[in-house]
Amino acid sequence: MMILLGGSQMKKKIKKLNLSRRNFLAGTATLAGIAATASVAPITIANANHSEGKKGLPDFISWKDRDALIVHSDKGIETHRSAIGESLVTPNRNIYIRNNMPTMTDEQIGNRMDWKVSIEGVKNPKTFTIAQLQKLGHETMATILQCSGNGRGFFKHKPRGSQWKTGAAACVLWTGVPMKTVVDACGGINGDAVYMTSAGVDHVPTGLDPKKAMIERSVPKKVFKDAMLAWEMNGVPLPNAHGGPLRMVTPGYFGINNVKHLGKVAFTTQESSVKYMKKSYRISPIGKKGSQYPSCWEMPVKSWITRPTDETGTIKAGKVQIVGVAMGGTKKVRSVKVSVDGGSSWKKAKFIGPNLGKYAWRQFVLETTLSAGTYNIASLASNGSDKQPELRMENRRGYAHNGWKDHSVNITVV
Ligand SMILES: Nc1nc2c(c(=O)[nH]1)N[C@H]1C(S)=C(S)[C@@H](COP(=O)(O)O)O[C@H]1N2
Ligand SMILES: [Mo]
Repeated sequence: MMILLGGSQMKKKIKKLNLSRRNFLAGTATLAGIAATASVAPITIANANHSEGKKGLPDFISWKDRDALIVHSDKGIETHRSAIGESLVTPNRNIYIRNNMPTMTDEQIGNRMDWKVSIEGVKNPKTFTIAQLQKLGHETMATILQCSGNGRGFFKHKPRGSQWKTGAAACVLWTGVPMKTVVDACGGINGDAVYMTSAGVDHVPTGLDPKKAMIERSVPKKVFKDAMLAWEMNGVPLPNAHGGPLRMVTPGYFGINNVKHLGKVAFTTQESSVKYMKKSYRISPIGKKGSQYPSCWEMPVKSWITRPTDETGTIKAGKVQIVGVAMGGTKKVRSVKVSVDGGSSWKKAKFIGPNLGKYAWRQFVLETTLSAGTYNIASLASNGSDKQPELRMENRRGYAHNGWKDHSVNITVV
């Protein structure tokens, strides 16, 4: 295991990032970002009949709804824009898949109740089976699972990776034991810990260097307060494809930190040294890379329209319900505005459905009357302190896109 324990052997102080993510966002928005995107036309969705990615579903997710999904590869499967807002909680059969390593099989997993997770960097390190965790505590919470690269498909410099538009995201109800309860059962966190580091035990295909292939992610220690070790997803045992039988859930943090097939959680003084922590998932300017750049941690405020889109068929003139989803990131989403004229004018949308807490998204609706013509429909969410920028923040790998312009939809009303 590559985890560096929070014990006495690791006293070296962490070098603070001299560039906070916020500064980075602000910096690039004024430099490369605006210059490169000011003239970009709104996006048109080309897959009106869901014909994109005609490939079948890979075997390990043959139970999913093919019509709801766009298959980029057998490791990157996206939810159609119009298949996201069907209900507040995204049904498992519609939820996206992002695998860096292959999903573990039933044979590799064995008896689910006997699955083990070790907790380290605490006063009394312990290993728990799922059966033991289930005796420790029980909680359900809703969070957004969203890939760092969601929206990458809108970047013009064609960053490497799945060309996600809006569909590498879902609102999920997780059931499991709060990480805080687990920490308490281990006597508390070691005093010198700075990070919570989670390790997956995905079977690394032969020939790959474990240090390059292992999914191990460090997040700031404070994340443990809201985190969960989950064994159920939307009311069913956590499917293997989503990290069964046990997964780390890090509310408000990007997908990659929600480590699947969880085998170890350690409170550490240093960030993990594996490739997926040090090299990948760093938000760096185009042409630059390195671990000095911010990691994909906190998700920003974001929203998008789920209907109508040109995926949803002919739109007749008259009354139209414009529907979408909005998330606040690490804060509760406060308001959403909708524009039907490409951002020239905005109207306040209404939140609908239950409020499942600050880490869930809210559905919103704006009822309006549209006559025949073409429209560019956009949504703009705010969490009170931050609102969505108009333009994307240009960055090498196309991470963390929350610009409202690229996420708008063009529709034709007849
Ligand atoms: N063990 C493990 N955890 C992982 C991954 C993985 O490949 N292996 N992929 C990560 C990435 S990049 C994302 S976006 C989410 C995707 O979760 P999902 O496939 O359940 O939608 O899981 C994260 N956790
Ligand atoms: Mo991801």
